Amino acid sequence: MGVVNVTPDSFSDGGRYADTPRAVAHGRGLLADGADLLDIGGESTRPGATRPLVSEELDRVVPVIEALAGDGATVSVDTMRAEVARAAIAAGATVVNDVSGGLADPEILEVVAETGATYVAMHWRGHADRMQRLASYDGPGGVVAAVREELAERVRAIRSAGVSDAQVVLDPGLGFAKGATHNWELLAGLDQIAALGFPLLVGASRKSFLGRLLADEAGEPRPVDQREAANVALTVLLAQRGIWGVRVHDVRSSRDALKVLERLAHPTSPKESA
Ligand code: PMM
Repeated sequence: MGVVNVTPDSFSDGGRYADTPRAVAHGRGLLADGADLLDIGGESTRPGATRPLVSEELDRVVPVIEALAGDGATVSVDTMRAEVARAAIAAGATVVNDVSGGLADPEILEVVAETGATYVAMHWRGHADRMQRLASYDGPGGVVAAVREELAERVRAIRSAGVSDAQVVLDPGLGFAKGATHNWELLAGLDQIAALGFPLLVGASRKSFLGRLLADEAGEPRPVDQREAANVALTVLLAQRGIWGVRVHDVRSSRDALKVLERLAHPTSPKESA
């Protein structure tokens, strides 16, 4: 899943693709790099971010979705709002990526039920202005058990809205009400989340826990655009564990790594000439 943030303020690429032509061109580039799915978002969820108006979010994402879905791309909309999800699906999106897992706007589940869209439900505890204060996991089993239980609770709500299990993908929500150690624990314990029985999506790309892992001797985190090799390592690891998707900003490097895995699985493939 390649990320197209049509936002002025995302932590990873804020402002670079904030207008329709640049966002569409970026999406086309990600497709050329081998993306299976494009995730179009109009709201930054970086810690401390303020929410856009619904009208702003619609103006950002709908024309980009129309253009990229019109090209034949499989498009996901990264939104927490039912109204935006509905408009995005009308514009050609077939996946709703809801970082709140239906908590921010429960009506989004009805939109998903009515339209049959694929629904990514991410683990979330609150909006960006307060999420880092919610990063406490003191119960037995720590963060992995808590995320698993809270996702199971979302699955119950999703089912009772009439969404079928076949539509659902779960995401542990790295960085959302989670510190660096929580993220690593979740990655190490992903099998316990997979045991809920749903496909998984993981978004580690460019996040600060990778910057901190790669910090220099003075403790200065590695800049956002220099965390790619670490992210690719996770792509490979997660692919080997059978993950449904990875949400990445640099599609080419992850696609290259997956090609290596695929080639190794078929070493005698006659496809190449030499
Ligand atoms: N992370 C971000 C935004 N949307 N969606 C899902 N499903 N999973 C994530 O981890 C996720 C997401 C934040 O990253 P960005 O600001 O670079 O898009």
